[in-house]
Amino acid sequence: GETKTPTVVFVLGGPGAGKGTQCANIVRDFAFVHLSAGDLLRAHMKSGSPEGNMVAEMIKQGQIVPSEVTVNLLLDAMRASGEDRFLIDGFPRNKENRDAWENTAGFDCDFVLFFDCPEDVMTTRLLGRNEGRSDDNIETIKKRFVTFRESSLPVINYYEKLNKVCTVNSDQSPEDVYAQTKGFFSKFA
Ligand code: UP5
Ligand code: MG
Repeated sequence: GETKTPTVVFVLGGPGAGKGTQCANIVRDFAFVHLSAGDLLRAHMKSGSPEGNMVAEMIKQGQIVPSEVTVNLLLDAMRASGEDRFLIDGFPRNKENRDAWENTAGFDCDFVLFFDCPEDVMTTRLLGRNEGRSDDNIETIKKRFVTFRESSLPVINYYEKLNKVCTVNSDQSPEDVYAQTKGFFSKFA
């Protein structure tokens, strides 16, 4: 039968900007499923398959995994959820990701939620996280920032030109960040 086109919000921002933290708040208050592309890739790398090992190496180098891998993980998770509203956290990170999404999913996001935060603040947060992530060391963090500036900011600029970006300054307490964030979801209440 007919299936409704899902609603997708892309949640973007630099490493440690607070994407995961705020997505947890949004799913508590609004009917969305949170899919972190990074979490899906980290689960995939534990498979021990050749593709998983490639993903592990790319994450350690702060590089963006080939789009096909990430898009397949996202679309599989969307299908498996049986739901139709998604926060897609940390994707798309470059133009290749964006093109692959458009060609495979066949629909665009509703809007982009962008958490804007200075690099020094993000560095302090990442070094303090202590969850054993292979990319939370100063060498990899510097590489993640370069990748973000060179590849991911252009994606945000692309959506800016389409007037699809809702920006929140995330250099504030988590509570203050959420107070602004939730305003962009009032239409889903
Ligand atoms: N914290 C959060 N908010 C705070 C606040 N307002 N004040 C003070 N502290 C705050 O937060 C990070 C830390 O800061 C936590 O300790 C938190 O308590 C604290 P978090 O909410 O986890 O931030 P987040 O933006 O989610 O940071 P994360 O490190 O997850 O961002 P990245 O974008 O770097 O990581 P992601 O998992 O998305 O990607 C990792 C890697 O996977 C990429 O580098 C890339 O290699 C690969 N990848 C792809 O290749 N393709 C993809 O599509 C996605 C990922
Ligand atoms: Mg995250």
